[in-house]
Amino acid sequence: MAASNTNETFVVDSESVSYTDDAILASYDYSVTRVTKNEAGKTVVKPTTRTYEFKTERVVPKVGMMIVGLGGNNGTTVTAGILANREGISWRTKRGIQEPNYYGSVTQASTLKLGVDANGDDVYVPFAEVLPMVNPNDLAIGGWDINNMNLADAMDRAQVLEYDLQRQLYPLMKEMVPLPSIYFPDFIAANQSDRANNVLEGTHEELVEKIRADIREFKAANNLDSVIVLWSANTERFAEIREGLNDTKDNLMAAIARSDAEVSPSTLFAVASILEGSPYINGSPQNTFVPGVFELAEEHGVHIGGDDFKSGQTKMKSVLVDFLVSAGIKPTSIVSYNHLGNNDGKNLSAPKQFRSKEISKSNVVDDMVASNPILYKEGEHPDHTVVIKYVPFVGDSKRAMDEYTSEIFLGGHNTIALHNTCEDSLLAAPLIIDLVILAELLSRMQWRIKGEEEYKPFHPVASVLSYLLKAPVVPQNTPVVNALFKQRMMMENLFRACVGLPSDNFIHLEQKTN
Ligand code: NAI
Ligand code: DG6
Repeated sequence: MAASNTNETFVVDSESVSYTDDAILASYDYSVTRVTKNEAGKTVVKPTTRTYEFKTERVVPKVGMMIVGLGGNNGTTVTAGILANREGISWRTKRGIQEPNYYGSVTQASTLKLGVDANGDDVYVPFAEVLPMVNPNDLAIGGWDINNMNLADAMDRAQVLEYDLQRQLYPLMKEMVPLPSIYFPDFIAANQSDRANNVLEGTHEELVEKIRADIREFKAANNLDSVIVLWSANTERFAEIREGLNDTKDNLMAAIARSDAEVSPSTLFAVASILEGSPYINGSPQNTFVPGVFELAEEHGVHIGGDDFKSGQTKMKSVLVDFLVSAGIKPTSIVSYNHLGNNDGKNLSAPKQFRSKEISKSNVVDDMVASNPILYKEGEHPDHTVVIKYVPFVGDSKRAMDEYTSEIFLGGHNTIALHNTCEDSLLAAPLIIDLVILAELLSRMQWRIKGEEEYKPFHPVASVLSYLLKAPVVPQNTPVVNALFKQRMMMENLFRACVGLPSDNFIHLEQKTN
């Protein structure tokens, strides 16, 4: 029976699922194949099955999204996009009238196969309907920026959106002004200093307390059930990871108490957010999640997700290399050039900030390479180079050029060259929406093994968000998956399981056996 205050559009008729007023309860047989070596050194493969029970709260709460870096290109573009959709604003372009949409958002603009109909034809539903999810139009929006420009002028500064859309959004955004933020000049490029006119003063502890108060006030002012905090501010340099500094939660809190200069603004935001019980997402590449933050998130049971939005070039890479390696073709050299002229590009023109981005863009094929010992000997890896250049003229319209050279049959070489031109923020904004919606959903999902009394929340390190992120953070000692379709299936099949549906196995046995 469907509760009246959810947005469900279908009901699953199965013994493995039941509905209460508040929750969807589903039972799921999870099969894994364990591989070991026996005493004779022979590989032994043993399929095992465990029954999980999932509980997903059905009532969609009122949710707020607080963005760090709200006045930046991503912050203003995602705000503008949500307002345009919410208000139904269409605008004139040289091609005609453009309607608002959520293209590029996996939750809002992609579908998921529900099953087959009586004719054997596939039936799809919008991804957003598989479980009760927040509608992005209903998100309350707020956040911080070290620059005090109102969001209407900041949208104009970003030069991302068409003039006629900006013109209509201007009155809706001009009263939106970012809250003052934490600015430690050492963490972002020196070329950003002229933006820093909206900054908080105080000890690290006072700064954390102020951010916590901001989250509470935003929640109260908008009558929200929960707030998700997301970093879309400038890329920071990496922080040192050091014993006694940030290697444990206690050491991190002590470092904050003594205002240690090696604690980054983003780590202070993450700490504040976790202490407020608000999930925290890192959309940039820096190592915000030092070991002490992981420990804090685990202690408080608050979800964290990151790192670095996976928008264009890397998304393509995590498809193409997966295809090549799984086709038995051996990529030997991957060279990725970018040039862009927005403020992100300006910040990344400084060596330490570039280095953060280089790291997150470089490790994205590791799992695919490791999956094929026929092609790659132990420790072997393709040459992989990442170049980013700041070219002001192109603005937000990033150019990404990639050359993939692979070894093919009998020592032949195959070179693929790609050229992609796209407004970077139009790719990132839908990812922000997905990350917020999925992080919120995750906080309403619980699990237990059949026979156990208590349901538990999912692990605080939200690896299920990997699809949207270049360098996914995962729970300690668990593998990172970069291949895009594996990431999507992980997310899709988990959600299917939570509503009592089997994983999509693509066997299509009914077509082969009739
Ligand atoms: P942007 O430079 O336009 O915006 C960043 C904003 O953060 C600026 O308004 C700046 O004033 C503000 N800021 C800097 N330090 C701050 C702090 N400590 N607290 C609050 N605000 C602060 O950059 P954009 O294009 O919006 O990108 C944001 C981040 O997202 C960058 O780190 C970028 O590398 C990352 N990213 C962007 C992708 C894209 O496709 N656009 C994809 C992947 C990651
Ligand atoms: C320069 O590469 C700017 C970066 O912020 C990227 O645009 C961003 O990290 C997106 O990268 P990708 O590889 O996902 O397109």
